Amino acid sequence: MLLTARDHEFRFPRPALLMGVVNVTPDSFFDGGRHASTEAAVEHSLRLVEQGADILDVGGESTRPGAAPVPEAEELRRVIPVIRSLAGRVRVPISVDTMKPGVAEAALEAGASLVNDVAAHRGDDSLWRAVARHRAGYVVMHMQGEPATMQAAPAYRDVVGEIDRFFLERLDRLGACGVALGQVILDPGIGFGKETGHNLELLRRLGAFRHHGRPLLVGLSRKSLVGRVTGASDPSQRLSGSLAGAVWARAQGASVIRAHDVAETRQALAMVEAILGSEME
Ligand code: PT1
Repeated sequence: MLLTARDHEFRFPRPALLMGVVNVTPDSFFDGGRHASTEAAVEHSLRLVEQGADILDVGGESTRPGAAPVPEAEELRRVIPVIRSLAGRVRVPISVDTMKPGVAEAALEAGASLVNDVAAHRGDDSLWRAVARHRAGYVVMHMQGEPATMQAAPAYRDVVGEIDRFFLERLDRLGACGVALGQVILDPGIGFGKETGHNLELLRRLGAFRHHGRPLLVGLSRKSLVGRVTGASDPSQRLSGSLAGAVWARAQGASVIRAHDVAETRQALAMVEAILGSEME
């Protein structure tokens, strides 16, 4: 299995890719405001690369439950200078965490190699056509509803089946827009319009999504799921639970782990990789 993102190529099975979170936001749930300036975000990114990040995921709009939408001009102002600066300084691929076609396109122009689209595209096809044109990587993430209201009353008859069909539908439409299968990563969207039971079932049955033959991404770092399970109401107290979740996800076949705590997650994943050997993808 191959993943291509512009001039980057990853061949699986291989150790899981660690995607480090770079929030250029004042209001992210864990580190909001800590890296809100371009300089702070770039410094933080360079530290994540030193700690072993394989991908940097730069975002300018919080998608935590209840987060308010950010106007496009403001999102551009936050992320584009960071991406432009990083593109000249790091060898790892840069991902842009955005739902907006205009931001995705500007980020690709500025040197990003992947688009991490938590809305998995709901408007016209312009975002997908930009991904196709740049041969960029693309994360299809599942979300029920939208961040402002997604946790109001999430409901599924069969959470794994519904998300599996969602992946098939998006893969089909992506192909029609010229995005090759080899560019796509699938993500069940932990915490995006899901109750605790839904999130736990998705993690328990993650292997059910492997038949698509695409890398699976899991992001649960410091999310409220970890708080619910462990009783840690403050995100700053959720590191150990987040590491346990990352280890589980990797062992069930996740190929990309999205995390805030790169050094710690790198060490936890090193144990799983050693135990698995190179048998898994
Ligand atoms: C994710 C992800 C993301 N998560 C991808 N991109 C966030 N591909 C942002 C909570 O319940 O999992 N995959 N980009 C962060 N979003 C959330 C969601 C943050 C839920 C917090 C919660 O606490």
